Amino acid sequence: MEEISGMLQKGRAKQVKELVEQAIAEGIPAEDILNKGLLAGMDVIGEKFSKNEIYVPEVLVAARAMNWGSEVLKPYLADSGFKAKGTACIGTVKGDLHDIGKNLVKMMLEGKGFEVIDLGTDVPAETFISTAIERNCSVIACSALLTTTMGAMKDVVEAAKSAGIRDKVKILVGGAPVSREYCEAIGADIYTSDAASAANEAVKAIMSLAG
Ligand code: B1M
Repeated sequence: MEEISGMLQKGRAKQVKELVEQAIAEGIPAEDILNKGLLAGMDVIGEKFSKNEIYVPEVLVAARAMNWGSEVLKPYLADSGFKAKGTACIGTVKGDLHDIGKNLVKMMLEGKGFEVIDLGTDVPAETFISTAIERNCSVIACSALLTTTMGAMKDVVEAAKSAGIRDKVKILVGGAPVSREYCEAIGADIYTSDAASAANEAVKAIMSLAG
């Protein structure tokens, strides 16, 4: 796990991918590889970034290595017996380019059987809503990593109201600066602090929509 974390910090995507494959072959649980290897490495990157010990280019290559590693884990993390029926659209809100947490949530939702439409990053509220209408989504999932962009989640809630679909969709919010209190304050439905719980809560939520 230390090697995975170390290679991730150096941005060595190919080595990270190979080490994750090796760890899987050795029978190490995918959750442990994610938490103790990949996310542990990202934590160190986050700390160094906030102290100005490293800069955007180093963070970008580490993020790429994180994404390569988590792609390998996808079938193992996503392999839950339960299969929900429903469509979700997911994106990082307008002005925000962080996508690692969003990609993890997407992976977990797919694991629960959702068809997931990935809108990417920097997604305007109108795009969430038009996609939800056109593709009949029961879940809209919004991620935000910046205190300056989390306000865009309120725009999504308001746009859902204006479009008359508020009672047909469950709006999930998450990301480091977001909290349960904030979720309640903006009138979203569900806040979770991690990707796996987001998928579990989404399943419960669509069951309640189905009545
Ligand atoms: Co940025 N960045 N960044 N960054 N970056 C943070 C977020 C920051 C905390 C770093 C710091 O200063 N300490 C800080 C934000 C401060 C703030 O607003 N409070 C920051 C800043 C300031 C910036 C820039 C402004 C820097 C600059 O240019 N001067 C800039 C903004 C660009 C923009 O978005 N417009 C910027 C840029 C970048 C990179 C592009 C270099 C890169 C992103 C690359 C990418 O994503 N492809 C980057 C990164 C990687 C980070 C840190 C280091 C790591 C974030 C991450 O991916 N973590 C981050 C520091 C940190 O978080 N410690 C930082 C791993 C990921 C798995 O965690 O996304 O939190 P996270 O997801 C978690 C949970 O939050 C949750 O599930 C996951 C765990 O299971 N979750 C959800 C997430 N979304 C969810 C949705 C849900 C439910 C749960 O339901 C829908």
